[in-house]
Amino acid sequence: MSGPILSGAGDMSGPILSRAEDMSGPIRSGAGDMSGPILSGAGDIPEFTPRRTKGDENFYRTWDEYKHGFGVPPADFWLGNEAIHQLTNKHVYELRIDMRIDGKDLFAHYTTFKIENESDNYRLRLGHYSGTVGEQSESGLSYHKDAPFSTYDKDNDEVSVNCAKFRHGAWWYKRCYHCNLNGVWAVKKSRGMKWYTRNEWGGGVWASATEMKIRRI
Ligand SMILES: [Ca+2]
Repeated sequence: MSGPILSGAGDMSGPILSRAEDMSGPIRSGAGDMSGPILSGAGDIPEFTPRRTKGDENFYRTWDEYKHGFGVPPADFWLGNEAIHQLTNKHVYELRIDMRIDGKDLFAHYTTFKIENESDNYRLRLGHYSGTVGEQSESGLSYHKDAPFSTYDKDNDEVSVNCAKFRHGAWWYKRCYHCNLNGVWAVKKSRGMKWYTRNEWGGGVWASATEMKIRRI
């Protein structure tokens, strides 16, 4: 997992933090900028073709597994919180999350992205949102700004329940989430890969595929 994943330069075909799911169609050519659709840019890192057709990688994992990463590209994977921390603290990165929602390719872009070190529980630092998926200031991933990461065996959230267990994922949970992209594959329930576009509980949409891509700026 060391070489290509950590080569931060280039377009958004660069480091991908997590999974591409249910991607049986052809890979589209990358425009090389942030506006490309999901799966844009196999481009300069072809071994990074983010694709998943089986949906068989398990994302309900422990703190240590999220720390070190799991899965092997081009299958679903999580890069590893330690590697993400090292990478995003060395330089400044922006983040783009591509999602397939009801057959549409939508995205959320954040001007900056980094996570703190393990002693700070890989706390999320995030810039400003723009994109097509829809997000108000306290919804989507922005809701999770400055929150520590939680797994089912390390509860750092803000409520008495164990959010990671309750929502069957691992994330920067607060009370618990406005997005849950490491939730259960292909389930349109609160444990699924859900994204709230508005600052209110209830509603929300489900992603059938996600990619988190970072680019050095
Ligand atoms: Ca808790």
